Amino acid sequence: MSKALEGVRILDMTHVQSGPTCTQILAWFGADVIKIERPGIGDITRGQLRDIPDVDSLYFTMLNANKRSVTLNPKTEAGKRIFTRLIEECDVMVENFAPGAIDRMGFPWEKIQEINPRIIYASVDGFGPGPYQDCKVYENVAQCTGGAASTTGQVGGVPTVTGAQIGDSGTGIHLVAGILAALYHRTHSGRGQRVTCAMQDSVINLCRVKMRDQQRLTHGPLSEYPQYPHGEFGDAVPRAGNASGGGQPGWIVKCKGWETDPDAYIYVITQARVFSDLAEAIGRPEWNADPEWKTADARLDKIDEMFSEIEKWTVSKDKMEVMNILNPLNVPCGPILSMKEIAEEPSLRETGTIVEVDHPERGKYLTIGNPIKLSDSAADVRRSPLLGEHTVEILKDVLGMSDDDVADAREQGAI
Ligand code: CAO
Repeated sequence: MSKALEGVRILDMTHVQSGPTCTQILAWFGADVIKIERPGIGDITRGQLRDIPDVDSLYFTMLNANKRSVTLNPKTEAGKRIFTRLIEECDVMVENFAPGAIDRMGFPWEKIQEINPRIIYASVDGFGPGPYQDCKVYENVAQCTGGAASTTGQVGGVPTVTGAQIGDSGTGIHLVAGILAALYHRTHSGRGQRVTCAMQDSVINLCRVKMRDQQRLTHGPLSEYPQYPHGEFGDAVPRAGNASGGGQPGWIVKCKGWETDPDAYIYVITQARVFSDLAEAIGRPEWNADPEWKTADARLDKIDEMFSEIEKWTVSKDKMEVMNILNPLNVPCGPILSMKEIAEEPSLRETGTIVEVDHPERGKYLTIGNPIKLSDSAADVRRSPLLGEHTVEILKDVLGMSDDDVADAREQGAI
């Protein structure tokens, strides 16, 4: 089976998480991703949060599958020549350095475009143009400035960041969409273009329902929020604990074992059209005849009471038992799965969402496979490359350099 992006070559100048997430997706789809790393050092994450001394960290290995690594310093004269040749040979260049870093290497967009008018040049920025455009940005800065932190957390509690890396990985995924659109555009325009994605903008896009609520708030209180009807609303969208972001009330309730197991909980959504079955299941059939309970509107001022009644039932069962009872009734619910449970889940291994790969230095490790499944395109996952593992191979095979040229570049500290 062929791969969707076979024949597309990526000049990957990314580091840390946001950029590598983008190029990892392109590599999963079969693009030839050539990761450029600083000689002797490489992507800083190779050495961060190491679990095994002197071995590439899981931080690095889990973000750089299916790529080839070249060490190159484009700040040296020989390095600039090699970098220029790589720009000529690649379809897409991706980077996520702090603003201006690639320009300071001597490669502003105008020059890149002059070298290869067909190249697509994609960047992750922290902020878009404006007062903060020169700031460095990491994950939680994006979550805080993109509206996620102010709208996440317990009612009355501090702003909270989420474990899902919506700033870094979320932006990388947005950047993939931009690159694929530009590649498609190139098929009829013949020209490459600049693609930029700011982390703040990506988080705002992912928080669009909260911007929806901000505008609704000007027309009255938000009836699905826990603050309704007894609490106070200010002039900005408040934190809503675990309340459902949609129009159907939902909450996390305890299950059997919660006293000792921090993940013995389940999320239950009281979708209106299956409420009567839910009421029967939890032993409150009388709700279905009671005008105070039987309609969604009537229940709105009793949401706390409703979930505490549901919890009286769930707390006597383990979370999978609750799932097995409620699912056949079409009641939307989801057990709180720990990372341990996810790592051990056989169905996720079977679909290739969780994959075990072998690494020459660390041995076997788990990584996340491509969550986007294509019916006619293979999606194998290969281990991350060692630092500079493919330098000689790429300089010779892709750029056509001779052994002497490679030795010369090495002598000058360019590779
Ligand atoms: N050879 C020689 N030098 C290299 C090199 C190579 N192969 N690759 C990178 N460098 C140099 C750059 O030229 C730059 O040097 P100068 O600043 O002197 O020009 C430097 O290494 C990298 O700079 P940086 O400012 O990007 O790195 P940092 O560790 O100080 O900051 C980060 C990291 C992430 C805050 C910053 O890159 C950033 O804001 N990026 C944009 C937003 C982003 O992607 N954030 C997500 C981070 S987590 O995914």
